[in-house]
Amino acid sequence: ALLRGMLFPRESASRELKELSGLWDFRADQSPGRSLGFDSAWYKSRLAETGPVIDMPVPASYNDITQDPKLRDFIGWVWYDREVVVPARWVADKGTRVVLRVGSAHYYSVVWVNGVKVMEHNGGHLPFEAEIGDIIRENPQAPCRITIAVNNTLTLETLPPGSIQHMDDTSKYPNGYFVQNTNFDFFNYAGIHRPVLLYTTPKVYVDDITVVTDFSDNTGLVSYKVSVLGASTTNVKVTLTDKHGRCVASSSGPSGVLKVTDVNLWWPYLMHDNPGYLYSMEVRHHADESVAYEDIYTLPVGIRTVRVTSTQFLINNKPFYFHGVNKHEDSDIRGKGLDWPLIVKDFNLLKWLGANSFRTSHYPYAEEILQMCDRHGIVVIDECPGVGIKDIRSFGNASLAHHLDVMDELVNRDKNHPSVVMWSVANEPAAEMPPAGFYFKMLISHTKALDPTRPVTFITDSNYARDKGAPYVDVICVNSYFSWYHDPGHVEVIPIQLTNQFENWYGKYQKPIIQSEYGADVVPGLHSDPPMMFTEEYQKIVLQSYHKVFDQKRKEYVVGELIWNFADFMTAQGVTRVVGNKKGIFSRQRQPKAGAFILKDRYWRLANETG
Ligand code: BDP
Repeated sequence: ALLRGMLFPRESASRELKELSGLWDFRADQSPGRSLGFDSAWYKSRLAETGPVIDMPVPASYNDITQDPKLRDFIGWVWYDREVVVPARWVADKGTRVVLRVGSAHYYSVVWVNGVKVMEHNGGHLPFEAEIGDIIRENPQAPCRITIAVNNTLTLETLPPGSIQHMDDTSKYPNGYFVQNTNFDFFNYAGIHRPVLLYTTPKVYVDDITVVTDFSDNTGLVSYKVSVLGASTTNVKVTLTDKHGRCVASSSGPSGVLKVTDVNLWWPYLMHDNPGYLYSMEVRHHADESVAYEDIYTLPVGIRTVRVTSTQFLINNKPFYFHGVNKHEDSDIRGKGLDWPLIVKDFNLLKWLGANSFRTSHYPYAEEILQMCDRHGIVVIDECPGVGIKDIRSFGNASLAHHLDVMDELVNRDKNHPSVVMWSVANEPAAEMPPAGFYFKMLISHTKALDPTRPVTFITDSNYARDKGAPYVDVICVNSYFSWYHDPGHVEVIPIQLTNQFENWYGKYQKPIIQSEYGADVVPGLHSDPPMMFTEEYQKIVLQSYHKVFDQKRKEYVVGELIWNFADFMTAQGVTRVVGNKKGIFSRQRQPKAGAFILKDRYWRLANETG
C-alpha cells in the first residue's frame, strides 16, 4: 500500500492541535445483524436524536465502563459521536489543512464529519487520519459533528485473527446466538483506545521524515529524508540541536547527512550514565513565494546503531542483554485505553525493577509509550498484532496481504524511535504448518525492505526442528512454559528442558536467542511451601530455575530474558483463567508479588555486570 506520512501530531509555530479526549455520546448497535446504525444512517444527525445514548470516555475501552454484561462482551458495531467547536481562524484560512486523527480504535472504524464519510481503517492498534477542512468550510457556522463507528469483530483475515461461531442448536442457545472465538490470551477490549484530535498544518507541509543514524569515532551521523506535500518545489532546512538548545548541525535540501561532533549517543537505561539522550531535529519548509506557507516540525532523534552477530545483540557496537518484561496495554476500568497515570507508573516500576527493555506483546503500543522509551532508554521489541495465527486459513493470500499492510503502517509510524531495536512480525504462529515457510519469508523480507536497519524476528513456541519461519529471522525468540503447561508442578524438569531448548535452537541456526516468555500464574497472596502452582513461592522457584540456565547460556549466545508478564491482565473467561491471566510479577493494580523482588535483585545485578 502506498503510504502517506504518519508523523506524530506535535504543536509548532505552524501547527495547532485540539484534543478531543473526554466524554462522547455512545450507543452499541444491539440489532440482530448489528446493521441498524448503517441502515438508519445514524451518522446523519447527532446519535442522541436516533435513540438512547450513554456517556463514554475517550480514550478508553468501553467494555468495563458500565454494569451491563452485554456491553462488556459486545461483538459488533458501536457508535460514538460528539460536536467540536473548530477555531474560526482554522475555518477562515483556506491555507490551513485541518486533520482529524484517531490514535487507534479497535478494530474496524468508519469516520464521518457532518454526515460525510471521511475515512475507514482496518486494524486496531495504529493511527489513521483524514483532512476535513473542505467539509468544515461547507458549513462554517455550524458546529462540527464527528461520528465514529467501531466494530471489534475478528475474522480469519484480521490481525489478530478470530472467527465468529454461530450456535444454531436452539435447544441449547437462544435464536441468533453467536460467539467470537480467538486464539490469543487477552481480552478483546474495544472502542476508541487512543486520543482523537484535530491538528492543523499549512497547505504545503512536511508529510514525512525518516532518519537513520550511525556514528564513527566521536562523530554522529544522521541521514534524513523529508517529504513535503502540496508543492512542486521544496525548500527544506534541517537543524539539529542538543539538550541545551545549541545547534550542533544543520543542512538544507530534502535529504542529507548531519554530522555531529562529540556526539552523545543514545544509550539504554543502566548501560550508561546518561541514557536516552535525544537531540531535536527541526525541519522547516518554505515555499519559495510566500513565508505564510512555512511549516515547522520537530522530531526527537537518538543517535545509535543496532547490529546482530551469531551470538550477540549489539547496540552502539556493545553487547546488549535484554533483561526486561513483556507487557500489555491493560488495566482496571479503562481496559486498553491510553492513561497517563498508568503509563508513568509502569515506567517507574520498570526502572525500580532494573528492566532495560520490553516487548510490545502482542500489538503496537501507543506512540506516547514509545516516546517515553526513547527518553528513558527503555529498549523495545516492536510487535505487530500478528498473534494467534493458528488456523491454516489465516496463512492465505488475503491474510498475508493485510499483514504486509500492517507492517507498512507499523514501520512507517515507529521507524524513527531510537528505542525500537527490532520488529516482531508475529507471536506463536502455527509455524510448523506447510504454508508458514512462504508466509514468513514474504513477511520478513517485506519488513526488511521497509527498514534495512533493524533486525526482524517473530516469537515462536514451535519445535526447533519443524519451525518453518525460523530460517528467516535474525534473532531466535522462544517462549516456553516448562513446569506450567508442560509437566505442571514439576519444576525439577526445567534445567534439562531449558538447556535442551537452547542447545537445539542454537545448534540448528547459530543465531542469538532471546527467551521471549517464561513464567507462572500467581494468585497474589496464595502461599505454600513446598511450592505449589498458583502460589507466590511457585513463581519464585520457576523464575530461579530458569535463571540458573540463563546464567550459563548468556555467556554463549542467549541475549535476553523477558518475563511473562509485567502485570496481571484481563483475558476471555475460561477454566485456566481466574479473572484474567495471573502471570504478572505485579498484580493488575501494579503491586509487587514475591517474584518481582527476585527479578529486581537479578536485573540490578545483571545491569552492574554488563552495564
Ligand atoms: C503464551 C502467549 C501469551 C499468553 C501466555 C500464557 O504468547 O500471550 O498469555 O502464553 O498462557 O503462549 O500465559
